[in-house]
Amino acid sequence: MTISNKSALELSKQTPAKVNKINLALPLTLISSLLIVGCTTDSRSMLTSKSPSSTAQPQSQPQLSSPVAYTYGVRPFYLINDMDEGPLKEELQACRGQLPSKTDFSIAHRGAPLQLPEHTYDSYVASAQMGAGILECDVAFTNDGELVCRHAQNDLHTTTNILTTPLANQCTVPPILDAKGKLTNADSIECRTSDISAAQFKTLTGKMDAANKKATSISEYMNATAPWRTDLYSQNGKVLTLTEHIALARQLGMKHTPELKAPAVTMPFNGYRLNDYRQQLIDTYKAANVPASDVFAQSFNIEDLDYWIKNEPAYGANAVYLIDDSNETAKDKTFDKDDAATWKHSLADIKARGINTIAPALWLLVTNDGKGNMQPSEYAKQAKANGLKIITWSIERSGPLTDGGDWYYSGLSDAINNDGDMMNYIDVLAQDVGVQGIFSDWPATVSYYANCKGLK
Ligand SMILES: [Ca+2]
Ligand SMILES: [Ca+2]
Repeated sequence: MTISNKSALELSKQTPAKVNKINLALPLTLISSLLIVGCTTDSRSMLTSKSPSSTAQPQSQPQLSSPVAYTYGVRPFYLINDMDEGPLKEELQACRGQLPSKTDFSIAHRGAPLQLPEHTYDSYVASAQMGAGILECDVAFTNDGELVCRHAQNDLHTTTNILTTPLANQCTVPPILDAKGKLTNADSIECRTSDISAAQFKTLTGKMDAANKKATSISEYMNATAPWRTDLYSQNGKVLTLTEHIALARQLGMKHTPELKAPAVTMPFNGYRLNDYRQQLIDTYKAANVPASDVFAQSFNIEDLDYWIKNEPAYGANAVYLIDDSNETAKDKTFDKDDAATWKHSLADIKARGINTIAPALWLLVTNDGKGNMQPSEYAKQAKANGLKIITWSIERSGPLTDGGDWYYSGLSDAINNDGDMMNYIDVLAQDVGVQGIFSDWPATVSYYANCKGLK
């Protein structure tokens, strides 16, 4: 696949008409924001049937003057040193002099959120520097119909500083302080992108995704980053609209993987239908002249895939169906990666719908042979047998693995008991399952492996 070399700068030059549109849209945005104060979700004003990105002010995006300087940093070497002895460790050690480079096998999961706040400018740039070839934007919408990058429509309270700003009052469930100033509802605070306008969204600062749901103050609520992560790189926290994300990915020479996140509001939302949302995602890439071959649209909702396959076949052919036990468990069953009777759809049915690529969570693809060895699960075997391409998510999201890892390592505690085992997991996924890419929260780990093995 080729990457269009049209720069973001060129794109920003090409539409003088858009400037007028922005000016026209501003008063409406202000009216919209004024209407929100004190209103319930249902009565909120929302502009609909408008082209993507017409309301946000043009951003002064920092320009990268030179090509990305690729680096592995120290972490892959730390992990390899920690590996159990064996041929894979020797092979990866022998690559220690390799030059870092970009590979599409390494997919940036929300940027590089192991250490840099997810879906922020700095996190995206770091993921490019670590060799990720494809950049993710989880897509949500604002109350004026702009698409923005957030992991969920309702995570502003855990991923941004919104609670320290006046916008907290616009939240679906704002923080409540008692007469003494004590926070009384930490467990129920909820702030949605659809509570605010795009212009308001752009005033927020991204932070590491965390919240103390038992906190009795806002600062205690926000200061909850896991000890194995860090707040060291959270000082800027620049958040992006999807349009800005696309321009940045292009600047960084990366391909695109937007995920359409399920709305947290009832649809239609003030006239904005689910199909409008599905179409707007694709239209945003078309407006930016990104070829469909460089866009891997994802969703957990199989009907989103159905929509794209039917209405936008070029994008639909590349679309990725995300799978875990939450959306692919048969009724009244518990998902078992080795028992087809527990799966909602057969892999043959998924393929027959026109879906070409699936992205099951890591642990769905790998099973334990009972002797502490990892091998492809029945789910992985059937996906391959039905001609489905497979990518998977997400490495480097789990913290230290000495206790066998978390949900992402379900059923594999016999085989995983130190951080270096992560490389064996990647190896089984790449060589035995045959995945074509791995999402990670720290792309250097996957990039190092892929470059060492010659995976493009
Ligand atoms: Ca995602
Ligand atoms: Ca081990």
